[in-house]
Amino acid sequence: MKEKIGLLVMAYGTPYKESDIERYYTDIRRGRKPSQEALEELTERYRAIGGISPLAKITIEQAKALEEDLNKIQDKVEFKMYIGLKHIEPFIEDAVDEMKKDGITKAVSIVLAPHYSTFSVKSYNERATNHSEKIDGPTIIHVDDWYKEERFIQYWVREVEAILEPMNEEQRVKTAFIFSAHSLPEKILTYGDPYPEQLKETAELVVQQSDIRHYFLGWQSAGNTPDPWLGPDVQDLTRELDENYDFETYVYLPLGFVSEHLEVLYDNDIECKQVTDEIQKAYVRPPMPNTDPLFISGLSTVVLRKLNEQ
Ligand code: FEC
Repeated sequence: MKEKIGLLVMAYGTPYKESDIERYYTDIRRGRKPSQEALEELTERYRAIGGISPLAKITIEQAKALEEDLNKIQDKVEFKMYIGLKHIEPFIEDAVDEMKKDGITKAVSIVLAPHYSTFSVKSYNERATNHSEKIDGPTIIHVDDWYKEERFIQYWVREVEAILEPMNEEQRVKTAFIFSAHSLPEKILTYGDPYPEQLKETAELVVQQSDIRHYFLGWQSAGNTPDPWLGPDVQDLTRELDENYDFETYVYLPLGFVSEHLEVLYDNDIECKQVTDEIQKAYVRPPMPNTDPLFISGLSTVVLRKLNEQ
């Protein structure tokens, strides 16, 4: 019989229905309830994208597609997938409990976010390991980052080329590509966090393989706290570029994310589009990777490589 390996797929999580928003937001705020005003503001953002986010459904589809692909491309081991979320059930700890219950002794984990940061991937991994140690659960091998994975880059190159394909030379020269990831508090820089450098590297790899003429790095979706966050914010950046250059089209590539969800559907498609509408320039945002086979196959490569390293 083939050895059964746990495939722990970790992701951010999203409210399943409107009445979940308060407890979800409280969890993001590490147990502090949001004010009524902040709660209403977040609820309005979800309503603006259709009531709830498609993230819950996409995360399940991504995890299933990854499990299926991994079991198709090799036959040495059998992967059994478990979803563990950061801010709503099934929590990371629930997934580890399930693996233990199913008799899994070894697992590989991957976070559905390409770049490593102490705020994001490190905390997912620590929660999984700490809980597993507490319950004498499986040994979990973590994929820390996968921002340079060839097929992940190829996914974005393909999307960029599809945007450029119908453009003539002049239109290409007048198109600005804005690469972004979720902003984080600027204090991460004091711990030498690799997050900003990794975003830069991903962007550079996409640029090297495509006919992008002008590109810029920005940050998006910063939290509403008094401490400074990584900038420039993508909306401010767009305005600043418009003041200084003659671009006709702004293409947003939120490559710190892998799904269509609130931060993309609202922060890019509504907020950034408001800016491009104001300055009367074209707004473009290609589809997110979701379950695209090229992207999923990139994730499979990363998981297998990690397992084979052991
Ligand atoms: O579609 C959805 O419903 C959920 C989308 C969602 C994703 C996501 C990814 C990341 N976040 C990261 C960092 C922070 C930090 C704070 C923070 C706050 C929020 C709030 C919502 C939210 N995030 Fe998120 N994030 C998503 C949703 N995030 C809602 C609360 C309201 C707001 O501030 O907008 C600030 C927390 C604090 O108050 O201290 C920091 C990072 C990622 C990308 C990596 C990952 O997926 O883990 C980093 C998706």
